[in-house]
Amino acid sequence: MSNRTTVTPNDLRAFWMPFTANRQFKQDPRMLVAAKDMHFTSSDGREILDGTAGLWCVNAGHCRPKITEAIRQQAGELDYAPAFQMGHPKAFELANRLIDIAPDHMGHVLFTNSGSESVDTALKVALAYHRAKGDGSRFRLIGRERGYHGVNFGGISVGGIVANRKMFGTLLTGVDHLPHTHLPGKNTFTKGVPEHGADLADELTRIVTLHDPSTIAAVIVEPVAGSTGVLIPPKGYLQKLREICTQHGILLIFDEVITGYGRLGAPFAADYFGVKPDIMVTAKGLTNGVIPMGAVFVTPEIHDAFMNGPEHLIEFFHGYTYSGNPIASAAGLATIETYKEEGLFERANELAPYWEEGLHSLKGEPHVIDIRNIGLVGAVELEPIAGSPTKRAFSCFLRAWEKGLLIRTTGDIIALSPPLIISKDQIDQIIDTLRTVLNEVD
Ligand code: PXG
Ligand code: PLP
Repeated sequence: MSNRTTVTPNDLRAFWMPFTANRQFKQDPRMLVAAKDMHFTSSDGREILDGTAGLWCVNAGHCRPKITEAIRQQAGELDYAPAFQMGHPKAFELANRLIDIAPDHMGHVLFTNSGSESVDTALKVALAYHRAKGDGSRFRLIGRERGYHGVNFGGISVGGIVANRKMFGTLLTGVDHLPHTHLPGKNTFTKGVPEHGADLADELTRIVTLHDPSTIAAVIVEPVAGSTGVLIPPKGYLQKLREICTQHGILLIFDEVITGYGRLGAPFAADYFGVKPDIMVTAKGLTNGVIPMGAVFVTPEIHDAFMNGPEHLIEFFHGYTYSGNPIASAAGLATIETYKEEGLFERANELAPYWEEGLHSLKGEPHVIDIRNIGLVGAVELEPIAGSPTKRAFSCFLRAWEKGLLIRTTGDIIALSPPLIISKDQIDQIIDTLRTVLNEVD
């Protein structure tokens, strides 16, 4: 066996980093070496305030003792159990706890290892559900422009972020897209849910009519579009989508990978908006980002449609080696307990008005053309530099990092989503640092 690992220096070439400007990063790396609660520690020993909960996932803050201990204990007790035709108690326990906190009409959970896998699982459940009911002509899937549903083939097919799609050929066939709901000019600088744009949901009627309703299996949307730069649904929009889907026997899938587990100050966006999807896609905050895991929630009606035929036969030909992995399940249970014990979803709801005021105080600072917020999510949209889109926001990201604040940028939009344990002082620190940065960048 080669002993190359003992002689290869720790250079940065081998790791082809995800969604990263690899060459820029490797010339001037930004390395995190530790984390606790609201802060990272950088490799040069600085404390970095986490304005993004990692990548929208560390909702309870970093290195929380209960979660760390649960993982440690589980790793020493039962490290792995085969996921197919075998079980272990913690996966069932976690599924039950998740159903406890989910909207009342949800009945069952399928486990995955990421948001992307959860999306593909949900799309496959939707297609197979109609087949199981003898309605196999429903093969079309409807997504939305600017939607992000992960990076697997199903997710990029229904997704609407051009850069994530254009390199990869024909994708899934039988997919159409709703228009996005961003209406600059009409909804600029809205606090919370914007007034204008519910009529964009009527586009679903147009698309459904074009293809004939009997061919449509499901509509998938993010209740609040995160990755594309925080697009908040216009008042009444999600309700309209629900009505149109119900009218035509189409399943409505909410992709709650970002909005789930308290981000909006409610357990799920379905709760926040009072809209009942048929399927809910989640990941990220399910395990506080600590161990990869996703969960797809379905109604009893969907589940029960599969539970027929001889009992020795597999009902749904789908699953992953690590579905309901014991260590991930233990992390999920400890995460849900932490959210409950510390009342973090309620805390997010209580902090939301303070967060909103802080963010909107940035109106009038240089380059700012829009500010959007909901729950503990925020976006500050910047005027792009003519001829160099994304450069201004990326400069803000680099400056904020130098000043000890982690933010996220997408295009020329700064996206913020701090852990739900954030204090008012730390909200002030985020806003003050951003104000300084906006006044410094070109
Ligand atoms: N659906 C939604 C709505 C998401 O936000 C995924 C699916 C995919 O999850 P995985 O676990 O496969 O990454 C996501 C993930 C960003 C950013 O830049 C957003 C995500 C991931 C990483 C970065 O805003 N969202
Ligand atoms: N590729 C091969 C060759 C495999 O054997 C498997 C699983 O057994 C997979 C891919 C899928 O891996 P996972 O179940 O971790 O998604």
